[in-house]
Amino acid sequence: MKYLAIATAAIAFMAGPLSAAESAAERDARMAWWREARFGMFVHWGLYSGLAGDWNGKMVGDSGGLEWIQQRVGADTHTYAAQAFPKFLPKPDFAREWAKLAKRAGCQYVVFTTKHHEGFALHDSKLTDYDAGDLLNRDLVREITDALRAEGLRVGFYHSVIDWHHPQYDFRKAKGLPYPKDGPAVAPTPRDHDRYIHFLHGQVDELISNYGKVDVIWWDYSSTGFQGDEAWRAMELLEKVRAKQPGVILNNRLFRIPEAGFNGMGTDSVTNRMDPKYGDFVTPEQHIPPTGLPGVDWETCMTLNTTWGYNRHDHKWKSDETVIRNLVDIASKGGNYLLNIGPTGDGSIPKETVDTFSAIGKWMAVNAESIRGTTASESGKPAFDGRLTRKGAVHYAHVFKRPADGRLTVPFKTSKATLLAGGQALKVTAGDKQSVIELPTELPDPIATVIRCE
Ligand code: JFZ
Repeated sequence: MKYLAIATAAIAFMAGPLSAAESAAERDARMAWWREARFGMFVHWGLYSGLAGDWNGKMVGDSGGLEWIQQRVGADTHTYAAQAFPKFLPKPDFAREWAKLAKRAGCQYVVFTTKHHEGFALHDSKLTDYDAGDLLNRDLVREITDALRAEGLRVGFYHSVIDWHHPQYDFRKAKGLPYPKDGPAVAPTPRDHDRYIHFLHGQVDELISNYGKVDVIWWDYSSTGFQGDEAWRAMELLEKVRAKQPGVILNNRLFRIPEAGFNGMGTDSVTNRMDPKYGDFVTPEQHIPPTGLPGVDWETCMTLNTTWGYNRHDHKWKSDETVIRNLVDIASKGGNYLLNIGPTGDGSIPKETVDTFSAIGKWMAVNAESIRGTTASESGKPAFDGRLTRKGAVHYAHVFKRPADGRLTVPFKTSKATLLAGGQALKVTAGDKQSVIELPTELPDPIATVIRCE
């Protein structure tokens, strides 16, 4: 046994890091659940959630990302924490509400902030006292992770590599990345960024060692002026993560270079070229690539109003129609939709958010088979107002608006068309390259009616 173990270790060592040894087929197998899922929930929750968009009792703004409130008001970490701490009061069982809502909406996975730029860790970290373990005597990462698994959901950790609290994080080196204010309380100068990197790797090790299987890690983020090995010793970090979590799926935000799928700085600068050694998927933010990103795995992340972290002043909620059609649009282009919720300081989910996720759930209860496990439609946008997805020989036509004459022309041959809601058969005239489906006078779903075509 002992010799066998030594020999195995020697072979593994000679083969180099696990990541390099992965074949295309192994990668496909690892990515399979994520590609099938098509829909996940994003959660931004931290000390900023309790502040709810207010500072010194006044509104900071009614739009934009208020998880950046510390930066918006220019507070050092000590001043920030003194005001935010007392307002961060997670109620018992908050995580069950998140998990149940995600499940009901038809999400297959949830990615939540283990630490955002503010630096406050939601797990019980041995490496800092700026964490839920020290503040609340709770491990919020465990509570959330347990609740998600109880609903059969996959677990994703968002982790900010930017850190506004750690005294050695060198914001002067971090060109192009945000920083609120240097403060005397925790900021001796000069800073030794290597010590911050050591801390970052240490906290990530806690997260990948103590919570069982981690399905996704969602790093955030790098600039063209500060990224990769220089900023985070990124390759070493990725190797450590892949060694302990061989099945994990990683985004590419430890980098900001063309090889990792970026053209430049903007969040719309992701490309359809990406070497998997830098990550598994690219992350268009707040927008949907007009024609998808053929050749790479991609996930659009989006807010429901205009902020990621809770802001009680932000009322610019997207309609149910917008988010359901976004989900359809993204699936028709072969991507995933990671739709954000920003719970309040006690972990409650705003009513508008519950309503919209419930509406998605109602739609998914009938139509999930036209989203989950589908691939992009190779014919692109159809001639009618709607979208197409496909699962092997089956095509799904998502009709947003009924053509005036009730005749839906689809760009493929089909002889059997049924309404996914209810299963009613529709009259079809099949042609070689296109077919015409007769729609009922009234579409059952004014947002997106799905027709299953065999
Ligand atoms: C980042 C975070 O700063 C933000 O708070 C949120 O978590 C979001 C999902 O990710 O947002 C970014 C990241 C990169 C850029 C802009 C916003 N960028 O490079 O322009």
